[in-house]
Amino acid sequence: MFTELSKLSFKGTFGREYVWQTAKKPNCLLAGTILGSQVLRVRLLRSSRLDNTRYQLADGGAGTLPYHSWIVAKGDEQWHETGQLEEAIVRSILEPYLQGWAIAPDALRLTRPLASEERVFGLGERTGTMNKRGQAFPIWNIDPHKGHGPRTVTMYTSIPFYLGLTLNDGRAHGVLLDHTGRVDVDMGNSNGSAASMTVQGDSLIAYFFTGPTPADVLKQYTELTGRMPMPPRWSMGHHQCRWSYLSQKQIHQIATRMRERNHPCDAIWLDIDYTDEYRNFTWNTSTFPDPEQMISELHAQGMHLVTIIDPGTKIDKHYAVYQQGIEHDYFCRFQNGELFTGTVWPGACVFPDYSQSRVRDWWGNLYQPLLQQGVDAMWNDMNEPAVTNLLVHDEPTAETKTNTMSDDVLHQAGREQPTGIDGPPTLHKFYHNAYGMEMARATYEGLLHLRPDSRPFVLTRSGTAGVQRYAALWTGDNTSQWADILMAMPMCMNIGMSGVAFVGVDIGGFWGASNGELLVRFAQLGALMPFCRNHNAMGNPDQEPWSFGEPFESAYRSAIETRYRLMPYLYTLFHEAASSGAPIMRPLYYHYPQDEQAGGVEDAFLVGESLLSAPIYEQGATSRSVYLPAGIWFDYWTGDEYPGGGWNTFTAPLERWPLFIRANSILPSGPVMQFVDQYPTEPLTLTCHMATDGLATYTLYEDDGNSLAYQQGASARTDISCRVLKDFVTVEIEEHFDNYRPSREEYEVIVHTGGRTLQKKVQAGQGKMVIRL
Ligand code: MIG
Repeated sequence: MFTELSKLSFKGTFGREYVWQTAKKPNCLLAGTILGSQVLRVRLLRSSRLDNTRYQLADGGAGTLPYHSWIVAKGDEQWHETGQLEEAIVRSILEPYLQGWAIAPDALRLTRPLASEERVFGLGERTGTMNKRGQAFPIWNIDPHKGHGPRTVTMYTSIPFYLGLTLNDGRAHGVLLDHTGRVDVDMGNSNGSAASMTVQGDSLIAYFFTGPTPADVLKQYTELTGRMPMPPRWSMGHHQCRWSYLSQKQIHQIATRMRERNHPCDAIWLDIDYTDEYRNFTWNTSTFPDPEQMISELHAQGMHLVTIIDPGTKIDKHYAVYQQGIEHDYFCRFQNGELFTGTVWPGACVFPDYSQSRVRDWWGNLYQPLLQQGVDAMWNDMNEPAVTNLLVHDEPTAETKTNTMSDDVLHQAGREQPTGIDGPPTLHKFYHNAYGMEMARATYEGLLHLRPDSRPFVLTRSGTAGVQRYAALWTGDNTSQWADILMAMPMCMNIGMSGVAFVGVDIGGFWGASNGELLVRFAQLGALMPFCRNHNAMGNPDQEPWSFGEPFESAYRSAIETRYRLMPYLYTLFHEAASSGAPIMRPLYYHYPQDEQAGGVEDAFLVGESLLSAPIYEQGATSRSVYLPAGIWFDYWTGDEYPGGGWNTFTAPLERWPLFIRANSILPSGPVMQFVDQYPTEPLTLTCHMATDGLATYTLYEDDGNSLAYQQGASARTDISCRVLKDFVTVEIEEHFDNYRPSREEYEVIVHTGGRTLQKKVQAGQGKMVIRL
């Protein structure tokens, strides 16, 4: 039923787009353009005219590029014109991307070849193996059944982007569909040598990223879809959450216990039960009589408070948020004008239409009272959106028969001002995957507006391509079981490879009962994941760090202390993600793209370029085998050296897990703190792990950790290099503190090389220092 577009003839240019048609299907066309030197776009339109209509809109609707793209952050006008290039050259660059487009009466499909050696990564939040080759699945956000696992077909966040990597030559490329409706992906499942992506509707828009390294692809992809702005430093600390801490008193107890028992912690989280019967932006005043007092006590302890907000708005004519939304027509409606209603925690609810900027502005401002009371950041949940009383899908698999807004609900993005085109609305079926992201956007923009001098921090459950611009992501309701430690790794690495660097899982597991050993191993996984939060469902035994006594409590503490020591390294990685789109938690192939063994590793990850973490994920295990890529690796705990390029078994008593440092790397670290901004990082330790004859270079990034001044350049860079010569070692430190001056007295330089440890303290602030050890 699909007809492939072939025998294309070039029709000419329209603006920056080059247009082709075929006699076979005169009522459709292909338009391609080059954006920058490594990003290309081709779109297939079911239309005989290139008039920018029918772009992800309800059938027959009008819109223009890129205005109606929720995914793309950088519009056509922001890329250089292609005018410099000769027409024939542009055409020859685009031609390879004109193959594989097909059309059916109600669907459009793009098919790309898969090379025999090609593996497929990215594709957002998915369970199962890291390499998606051979699999077929829908891109459609849902709140999956309790206990998601390897067979769950789709999750809360889906991202229609894949990275193809041919391991024999290490070359990577990427493909993004700019589509927020359902995409049926087939990565070599029905045809082993082809990847296809199918959508409904009248337009199919694909972006191609030419690489050639995985890092290049991520850079190109995030140039188009946007990057994570720097989050506040405290959000990189350890967080404690529970569904639910039920009272002000309990919050006080948890925070005080953290401090008394020396568990580093930067934030406590309030789940839905802090509200007045699940009404957003309200408090249960009998259990939380004085939120301001509670929050100021937390702040005095160096803690932050995060509160949850869901989209479902209780239908209650005495509830101000409902009243305002009705008065201004902010809630989603069906085509016939009826309000869409669905059941969530508060009972019958209506749902804000976040596709409209006026609705996002309203919602963003609703956070004001919470912020005034001192709440520091927001957590958006249930934003797929999850609706518990509706079954709207008749898919053959149980998992997709899930509850969300109906396909024929409308999103009135056409009312957008000031860019507003008075266009018709978009059907939910074409908008669905953007709903959660647009809620997070409303929250992010609201926080930024209300507190313009602080970096917003938002955590979201649902999102799609581009969500990194607004929020960090956690992977929802995992289970307190060993398999979920393993499952977290490929899932979060693929999320990172889909542009979302700030990601984590519920430490300890959400559903079910945890136990001491499992909790510790979960904490060792989470200690070096970008987002580090312990969270647990209602009705389960407690799983705070102290819940299972010794030796578990000490082992948990020590894992988190490792994170806090490495905070200068992590912070620099967050900045790298913000400036180039690089993931923080990286699959081994990211730095070893030609290494076939590394390409298959799913149970270990790199943290930046220098650390390799291999968590324990089997009950009772006190050792595991780890693949170390080529080169020399140092055991983080013992300093022992191991040659890479193979598998080895390493011991892991409860209080440790296999963790390695790449030779010829410089790792910045500081003392343990109880919260990230407790003291200045003093001394700043620079540990150089060196091979004989080795050379290492590193640039440490620092800024004030909370304001937006870094965007105007208020940051410090410290270039460090270490060189191992025949008879001595030199370390050079060059400070660039003109725009921001970190408070620092001293560097502690430690060099490990050839079985020896050399050490020296140097006074900071001298500009450029050459140290001989
Ligand atoms: O239906 O707010 O994933 O983290 O604790 C459950 C209660 C709703 C799901 C989230 C979870 C949160 C819980 N929420």
